[in-house]
Amino acid sequence: MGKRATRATPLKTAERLKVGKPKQVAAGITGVSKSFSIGLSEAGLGRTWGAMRTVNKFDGFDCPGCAWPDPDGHRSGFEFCENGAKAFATEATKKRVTADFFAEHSVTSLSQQPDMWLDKQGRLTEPMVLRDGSEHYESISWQDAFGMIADSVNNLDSAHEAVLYTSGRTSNEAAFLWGTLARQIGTNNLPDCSNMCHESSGYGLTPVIGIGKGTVRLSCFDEADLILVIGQNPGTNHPRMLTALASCRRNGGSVVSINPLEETGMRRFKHPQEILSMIGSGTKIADDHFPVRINGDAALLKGVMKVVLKSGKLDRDFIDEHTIGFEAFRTAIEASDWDEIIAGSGIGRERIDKLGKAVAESKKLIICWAMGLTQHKNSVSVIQEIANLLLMGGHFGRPGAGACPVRGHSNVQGDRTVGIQHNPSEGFISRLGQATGIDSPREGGYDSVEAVRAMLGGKVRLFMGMGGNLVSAMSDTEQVAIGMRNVDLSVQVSTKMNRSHLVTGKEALILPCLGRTEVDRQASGEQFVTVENSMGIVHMSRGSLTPASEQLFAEPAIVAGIGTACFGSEPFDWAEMAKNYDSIREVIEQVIPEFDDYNSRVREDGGFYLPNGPHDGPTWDTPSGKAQFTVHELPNAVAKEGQFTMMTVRSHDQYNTTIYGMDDRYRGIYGARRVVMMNPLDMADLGIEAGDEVDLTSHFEERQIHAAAWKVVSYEIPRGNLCTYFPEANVLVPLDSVADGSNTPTSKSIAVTVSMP
Ligand SMILES: Nc1nc2c(c(=O)[nH]1)N[C@H]1C(S)=C(S)[C@@H](COP(=O)(O)OP(=O)(O)OC[C@H]3O[C@@H](n4cnc5c(=O)[nH]c(N)nc54)[C@H](O)[C@@H]3O)O[C@H]1N2
Ligand SMILES: Nc1nc2c(c(=O)[nH]1)N[C@H]1C(S)=C(S)[C@@H](COP(=O)(O)OP(=O)(O)OC[C@H]3O[C@@H](n4cnc5c(=O)[nH]c(N)nc54)[C@H](O)[C@@H]3O)O[C@H]1N2
Ligand SMILES: [Mo]
Repeated sequence: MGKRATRATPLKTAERLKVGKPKQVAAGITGVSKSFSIGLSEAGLGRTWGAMRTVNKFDGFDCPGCAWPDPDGHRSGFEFCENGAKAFATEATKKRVTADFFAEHSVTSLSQQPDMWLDKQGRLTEPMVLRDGSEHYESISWQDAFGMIADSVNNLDSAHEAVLYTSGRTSNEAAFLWGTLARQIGTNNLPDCSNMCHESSGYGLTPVIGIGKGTVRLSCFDEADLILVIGQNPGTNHPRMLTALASCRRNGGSVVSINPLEETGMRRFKHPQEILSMIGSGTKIADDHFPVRINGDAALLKGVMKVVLKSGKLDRDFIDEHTIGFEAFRTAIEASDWDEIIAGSGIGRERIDKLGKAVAESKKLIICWAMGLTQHKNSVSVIQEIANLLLMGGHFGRPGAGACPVRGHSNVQGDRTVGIQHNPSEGFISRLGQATGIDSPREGGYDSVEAVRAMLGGKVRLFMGMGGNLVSAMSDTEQVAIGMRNVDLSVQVSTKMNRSHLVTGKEALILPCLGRTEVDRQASGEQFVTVENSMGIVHMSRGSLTPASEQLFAEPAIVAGIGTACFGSEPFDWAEMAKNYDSIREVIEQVIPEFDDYNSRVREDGGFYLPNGPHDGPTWDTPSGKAQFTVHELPNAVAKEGQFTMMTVRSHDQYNTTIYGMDDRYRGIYGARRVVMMNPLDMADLGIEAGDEVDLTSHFEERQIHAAAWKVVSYEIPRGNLCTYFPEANVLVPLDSVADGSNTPTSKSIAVTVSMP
């Protein structure tokens, strides 16, 4: 049998680009009716109605769409949004991928298909194996699959040849077991999607405020007098957040958007659950919009801080009592140069003055951000500038104020809390050892970028993914594919088919699992799992739908099965863990003190808040015991003369690498995803017309990567900036182009040249 010729990207397909006007209003009736129609078309009436009644209810399942929290007390009819409904519908679909499907389609032929097609084939139904040299997956029993993994683990020359990846939909219970499995194998090689996501936020905030998470609660949005939304597109990616922003405005607060694009959700919003606002033109969301250049935020924030300093409206008592480093910070800000600030941000002096004055006046300021800030070379320092700005006004430890990194995957924050850490703390490792008897390694492991480098260097022999789709989600797709093919065995625990099942190690396993929406029955009866949302609330999630196939295993049961096959029951009784998830939570509680009384507290309606020093006190878990002001240089532009800075974003019709449809309705781009948004003046300079096909070449150090045939869309984007969709554009993001400190791929800052073919 020959070598497989699987593709890391699909064959070129005919796309029919149609461009309309960007939408002015987000969500509203289209949102709800669309939700139902999406659910109906994929899942059918019974499953749609049954599930939508319980989504985000105290006793229902946690919406797999995003990590935005639900109201603490009363929950209205439907706590979901259009895109949550899409996330639900892709999981609850009636379509099935069976052994017959894989007998019919070779992995090479499947890999030529677009990602959307792969997902639309339906739910994975039984464990499958791809043997060395074979073109087709075949059925395998669960026990044999676990046995293959155990053989692989036993054959490693070093434990560090194993890599265990985690995607952020994984529950606390499954993630805790997954991390424990890695440590019993003997490694901290636990890369996770967070490395590509909010790593810069955690890395930036921890040393300066003593916690790597947000410091606000949902109720803070009702009280804030000013909310800055920076580098985030909530209308598409966190639609329920619009309700909170609208509430701030209704109570007299202001909302300001800072983004190269004026995204639809930040213009106007119709709440699907408030009948009155569905009539008319909706609630205006942003009072002002600052079309900052890509990565111009550091400069803009500096300008704002200059204005605040000059106004003298600082919280001196707070600064004296709670912070260190203020004088050095003040000196540096005062010395910074207005011309550089204006050139770097692309925002004029008067406009910065206006924003600075609003911030200086604010008594309750919330700053929200997401991927627009975390995926640049200097992301860690930008996030520390946000902390600086909040510290100047004392916006911690008071209701209505604080930092709000808006998390992506519904449990990405929880996974970190329960030990998906490639650099775990000594405290965690020693308590894990005491609770489980496992002699856990201290040495740091690989993050996502390091894992790919190790694969490329032939240092990884076993790759296992708990959910996710590393091949498409990571930067530098072709390099990731080369690395993955070097691995002996790749294993994916998944609900749906994706590229990581096709671009694989020499041998591969698909271990199909239950989704969030489905009933999980184990030896002791029906189980629930727990998750932590973006505001540190840990709560339960219980599925209600009949599982897509009788052969599916729950994620905790899969990890327990692998653990048993590899290590038996000593010193840690893996099999016992799967029988009743209360036993997993009991171990978590011993390892992580904040989970004290876990099993009873999580059974209360709405769950419980994890402690949060800067919010609850404020107190600061830093070496000095105080919050730290920091000083940062302005970044160098990535684009040289003749180059553009490109960002890669999500369309309205996708969930990360899962593509639901071809339309980006809010931006008015239909029928095509291989597009590049460009300023009309830049187009004119290069003699390009809307609809032309151009080639893109990225530049990083000595390396150039070429990707052909992107259709140009004329778009309101700052000059010199380009925008493409992820995952298509990931081929252009060089593996070594990463954020300082956090090592996050710079998916929002890629130097690119545009050429006509
Ligand atoms: N429906 C849906 N929901 C999702 C997801 C999904 O794919 N689909 N993904 C989930 C995940 S994992 C995550 S992490 C979140 C992602 O949520 P977002 O961060 O909102 O996602 P992106 O599409 O990457 O959007 C980034 C935004 O930042 C802006 N931006 C880019 N560069 C800059 C910059 O330099 N400065 C500023 N100020 N703005 C910039 C872009 O114009 C865009 O509006 O959403 C989560 N929710
Ligand atoms: N260029 C560029 N690249 C990016 C980004 C960007 O903005 N630009 N964003 C980055 C970000 S923020 C993130 S978070 C990553 C996302 O990276 P990942 O989390 O790895 O990718 P996803 O596309 O969310 O994973 C989708 C797959 O998860 C599986 N899945 C879904 N639900 C479940 C479940 O309940 N259990 C299990 N076991 N599997 C399930 C399905 O098989 C599905 O195909 O991508 C990153 N990559
Ligand atoms: Mo993310």
